[in-house]
Amino acid sequence: MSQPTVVEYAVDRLAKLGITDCFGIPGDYAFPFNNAIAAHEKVQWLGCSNELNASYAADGYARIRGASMLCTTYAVGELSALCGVMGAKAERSTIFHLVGMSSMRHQHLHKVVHHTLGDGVFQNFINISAQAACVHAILTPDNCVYEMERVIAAAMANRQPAYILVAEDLATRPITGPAVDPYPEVKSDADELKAAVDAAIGKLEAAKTGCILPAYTVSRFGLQAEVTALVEASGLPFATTAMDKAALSEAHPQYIGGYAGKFSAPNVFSAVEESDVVINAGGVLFTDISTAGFADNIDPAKMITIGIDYTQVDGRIYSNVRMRDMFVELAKKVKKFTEVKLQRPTPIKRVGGADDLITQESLFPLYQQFLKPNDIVVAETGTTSTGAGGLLLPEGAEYHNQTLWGSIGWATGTALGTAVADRSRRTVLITGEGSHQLTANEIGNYGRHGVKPVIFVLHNEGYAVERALEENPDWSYNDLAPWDYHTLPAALGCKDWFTAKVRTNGELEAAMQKAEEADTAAYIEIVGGKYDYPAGLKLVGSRGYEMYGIDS
Ligand SMILES: Cc1ncc(C[n+]2csc(CCOP(=O)(O)OP(=O)(O)O)c2C)c(N)n1
Ligand SMILES: [Mg+2]
Repeated sequence: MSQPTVVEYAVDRLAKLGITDCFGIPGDYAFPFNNAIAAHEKVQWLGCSNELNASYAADGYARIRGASMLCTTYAVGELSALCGVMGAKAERSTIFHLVGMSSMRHQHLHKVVHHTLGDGVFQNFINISAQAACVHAILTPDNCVYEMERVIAAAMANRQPAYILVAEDLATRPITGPAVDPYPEVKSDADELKAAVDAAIGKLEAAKTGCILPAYTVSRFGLQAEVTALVEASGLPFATTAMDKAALSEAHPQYIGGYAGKFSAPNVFSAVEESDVVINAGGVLFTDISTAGFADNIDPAKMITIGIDYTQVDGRIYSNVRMRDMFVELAKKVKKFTEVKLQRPTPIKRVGGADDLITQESLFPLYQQFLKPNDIVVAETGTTSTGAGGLLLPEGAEYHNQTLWGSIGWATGTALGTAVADRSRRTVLITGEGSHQLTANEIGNYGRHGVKPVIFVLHNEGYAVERALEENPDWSYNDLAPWDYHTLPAALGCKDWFTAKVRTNGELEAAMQKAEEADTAAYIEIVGGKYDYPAGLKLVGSRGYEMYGIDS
């Protein structure tokens, strides 16, 4: 059999990770990659409306499947994808970003070609894209085999993007380098691991009460079973910050609710801040947004921090310790805590009558009632992510938000990726209309690629979250063009979708019922109040520093 070409090899190697779809936009420099993907028997080319949307879709796909493929063309394509790929780096989502560039012949001759600055320089953009990845490689026929192993190992160990570039003339040459074995998974240092486990167990033995904070990384690294085993072996309650929401199933009897420092429910506050020991399972990031403006105050001395590749106990760092090994070892050795209280969170209560206009207070209980086990909820930054923090999700339901990177438009692109990644589960996209305007053209591709999400778009005449954070809610920059949102699916080619525009609680409930029964995707435009903000909103964001007198 003849040797595969560089691009054929690279695509096939990524397909072996279980990636069966590639999001992107073609371009002449990337044709070799485009062709290798379209021709691969196990990989589908999923065209998107622009590269930013494609990068968000790839993020969503990777959050469900563990890794994804994104393909863009030199400079113009890859730079358009940058915000999404950088967001994936921030939030740990493993995107393999494949880019085609001008031929080495042109590069050696410093030809002035399209998608460049006209300076004959070809390196201008490579370092920019590489910054959005944790590892990158420029493939050649000779290095392709081992470089693919190197980038895969690094990307999977960090769950961050990899940037893979190839010149168009080398892309279609047969590989020449020797075969190499896949790199083994990164292992813990045995001595450090033992010392870290002993220290953590010593601390747990001395404690009477405790709590576990599972991090977003538990979901990104697919370690839900390992951490659930630790939760169950210890008998400890667990809580999550906004960024970590639903890292483990919220239907678990030991889940006690969301943690936001002093704004947490009293039982959660007490379990996290007043118990003897806290297991930070996966490296929770105590960000401004996820702590309601740094309202958290956990004594570092009682924290056992299990990061991706290190553990910290009593100020001492145990390095080169993988978190999976820590979870497994602690689950085997931890004592059963008997003096802890397990008080489940109460689901948010319905308010408002059927004929009343929809408000922030009436909206979220209706979402909660609508959600089913195993749903994948993709929630946008804005009033949505603030209010959605209070949802109590059913068994196995996942929740995805870009809490750290916070780039609006993300959710509309990402939900395409989650829906494609698992067509057996329902993706529920919840977004504000301002965010939706950034990436709404992707709706056409939801229809084209045959996925059936349920989409809720809150139409509240502007950037409500920003109005809420400003002293003057009427700055003109928070206004928007008044789109007729519920007509978008039909205009974008999704003629058979169920669509509705609702103003009252009763209308929303009826539309939800129809969406549930429909055999198609659904798109529901919810008319909300221009100055109606969720209660928790005033607690977050940059203004929070002033409110609490905390110096930033
Ligand atoms: C790419 C990007 N641009 C701007 C912002 C600033 N920003 C944060 S939230 C927001 C408004 C969101 O409005 P909308 O989606 O309508 O949600 P609402 O709060 O009205 O429900 C803006 C502009 C951002 N986070 N990301
Ligand atoms: Mg809005």
